[in-house]
Amino acid sequence: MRLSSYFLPTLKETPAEAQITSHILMLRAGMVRQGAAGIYSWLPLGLRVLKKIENIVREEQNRAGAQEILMPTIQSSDLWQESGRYEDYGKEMLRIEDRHGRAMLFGPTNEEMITDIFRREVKSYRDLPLNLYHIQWKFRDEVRPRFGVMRGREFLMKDAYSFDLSAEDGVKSYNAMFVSYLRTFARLGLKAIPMRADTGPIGGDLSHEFIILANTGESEVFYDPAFETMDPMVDAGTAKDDLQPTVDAWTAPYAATEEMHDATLAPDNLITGRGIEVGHIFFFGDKYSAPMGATVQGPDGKPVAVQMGSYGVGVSRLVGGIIEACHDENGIVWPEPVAPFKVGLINLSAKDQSVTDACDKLYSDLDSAGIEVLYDDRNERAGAKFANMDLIGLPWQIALGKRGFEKGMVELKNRKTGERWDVSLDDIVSQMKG
Ligand code: P5A
Repeated sequence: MRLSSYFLPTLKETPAEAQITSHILMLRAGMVRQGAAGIYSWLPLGLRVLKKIENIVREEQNRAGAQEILMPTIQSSDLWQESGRYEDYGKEMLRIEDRHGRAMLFGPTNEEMITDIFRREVKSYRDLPLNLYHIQWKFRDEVRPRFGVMRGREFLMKDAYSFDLSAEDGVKSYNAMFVSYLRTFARLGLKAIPMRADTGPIGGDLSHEFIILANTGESEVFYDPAFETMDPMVDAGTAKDDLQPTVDAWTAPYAATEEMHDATLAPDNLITGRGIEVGHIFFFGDKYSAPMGATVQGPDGKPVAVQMGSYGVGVSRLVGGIIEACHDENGIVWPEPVAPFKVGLINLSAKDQSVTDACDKLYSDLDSAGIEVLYDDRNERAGAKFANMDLIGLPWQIALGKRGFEKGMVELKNRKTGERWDVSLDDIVSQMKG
């Protein structure tokens, strides 16, 4: 992509409406723009990151055996009457009336809708276990939408729903998602700590939130200092096979959200900190299947209400969450798996035809090698170009100017470490491929 024709409206100044770093940087880097409170448009650079996150989440859901579907954003209120949540959900639910006067709503979550799909189509225990997920926009009329996409009213969620015959199998499905979440967040370049959590309006009594530590996070959290150095994916990878619905058999060091914190269980050197909830999983048995009649025929021929769990990832929140965890004083520092482009190519001498020809060729060679590159081909000062690349945070910067060109060299910079190397023009494409 050539920057001269790319829609990237960056801002030099800190926008007045933003209070936290990720929101400031998302606006400054031209990733999103607000439409109404808590409702955002995603511009090209932001959308690329959102899609990368979405794809990693999708790959890990598929790997765990969940199957992708797509449910609508608009739901009929009838199902919510059946589950008993229509009144409970209160003002957070955006209620809509269609032209026939039917009560509709913009889905804040999909437990009811998936239970309805299940009860119509699945009749036998032989069709279990089943796990279905979608990645779809949700709407919650939050009292205080804030911090940009972190607490939006419209936001993108991955939500999966598991169906099993017995509670024991249901907990196995829960554990499979638990481990899959550890993998997902590790692949996103994040350290997300699983914490015992409250279940709120979703229900059930087994629940974990996945939290990334950040001073600007909205959740107050309590955790063992061991988490500061451990990698939950590596150090706790196999501990979950014996998680039970009622007992916390997650054998890793202590970690709990504010609602679940129990000082008598916590270690003496407990740390109180703040974090961002990027995922939340629930096991709630027959809370929806019983009132909605989602039963299957069991091995003895009798109907059994299925045991369910639901599993959420805040896909759009993750964009802000990753920036909170990955930035410096000059801008964003994308982890490579979610970076909008891998490389930023800077032409330092755009007025010089021979340098420009060399940059154009390098751009096309990188592109042909399958490397995602954003090419700053504009006629701008070198300082402004470097500052802009630092702001948008691509992992690698390649700068080519007149002096380097005469020696057949480019300057390669690692955005994260700030290290710079001179690399031969002949070698740079193969080096970037590695
Ligand atoms: C689990 C999947 C649920 O809704 N039902 C389906 C369950 N859980 S949850 O915790 O309420 O939400 C799941 C994740 O969505 C993100 N999230 C938000 N992101 C941005 N803005 C919001 N207002 C918002 N509310 C929830 C969080 O990452 C949460 O873990």
